[in-house]
Amino acid sequence: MQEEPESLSGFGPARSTVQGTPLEAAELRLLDQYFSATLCLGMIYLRRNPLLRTPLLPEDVKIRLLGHWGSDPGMSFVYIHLNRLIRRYDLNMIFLAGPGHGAPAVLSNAYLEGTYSEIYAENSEDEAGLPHFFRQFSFPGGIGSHCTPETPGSIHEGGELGYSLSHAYGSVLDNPDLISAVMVGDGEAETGPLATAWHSNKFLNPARDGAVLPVLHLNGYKINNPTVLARIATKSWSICFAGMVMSRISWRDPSARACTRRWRRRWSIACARSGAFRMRRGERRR
Ligand SMILES: Cc1ncc(C[n+]2csc(CCOP(=O)(O)OP(=O)(O)O)c2C)c(N)n1
Ligand SMILES: [Mg+2]
Repeated sequence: MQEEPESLSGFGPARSTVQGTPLEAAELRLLDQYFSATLCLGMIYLRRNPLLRTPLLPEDVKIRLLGHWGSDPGMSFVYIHLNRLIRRYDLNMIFLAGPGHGAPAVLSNAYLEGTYSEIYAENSEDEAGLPHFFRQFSFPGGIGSHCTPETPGSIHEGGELGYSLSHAYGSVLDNPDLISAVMVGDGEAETGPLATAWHSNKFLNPARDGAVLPVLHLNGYKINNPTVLARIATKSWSICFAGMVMSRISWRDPSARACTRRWRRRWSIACARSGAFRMRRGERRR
């Protein structure tokens, strides 16, 4: 392990606290391709010509854009890594998108894994369905720009920021096999309800309830304004989280292929700490 830098910033040099290459080459390649296939940009910008079969024209682009890009890459990155863990360890896990405006990430992953087309057949996974899928996003007569109730697998709308953690904790009460992974935006974290909800871990009974795996998306901004958590020293908010009885595992630069390797280990550690593996092995305290 390398020593943690004083500050974890989106603007500094990339760094890792995990050494070696814990992810096998084939798995790494698949995850990298899966991440590269993410459709968020097309959903936000394009009304047609999704595969760019012909040179891009102004008419291909939506006239009024209403989608947030900022949350999407990080959310997709987390989603695909959780999928890998679900498959490998046969986990019973759901994903909550705190910044509901990051819906393109949730929708695009539901589409890529086939769930979306199962429910909404007109969005088939082929050249006939893809233009429909792109066009309908945040478009008149289409679907909303947030994780609406119609979004497959979503139990949290996220339009009014602040409640993702509370919903995640609520979902695991008396639900011992469930792990709720919840992505909290750093802007969302500045809302009163979210700032309080970190303390919900005190209400979980490991004998009776499931586990919550909170992921703070420290992308530096709330839309285009700087966030507090991203502008203070890592040490400061680490102490703050430690005081709330949470341990921190951090990473950065989701675009880097190398980061995918490091994630394998970090996710495993995070899930193990959240009780996820213990639950599946039936070693839960009764
Ligand atoms: C309670 C509440 N206040 C304000 C807003 C307006 N709003 C929408 S997105 C956003 C920024 C959220 O920041 P973050 O969670 O970091 O998401 P990111 O901008 O990184 O995608 C704000 C303030 C809202 N949706 N809900
Ligand atoms: Mg943010």
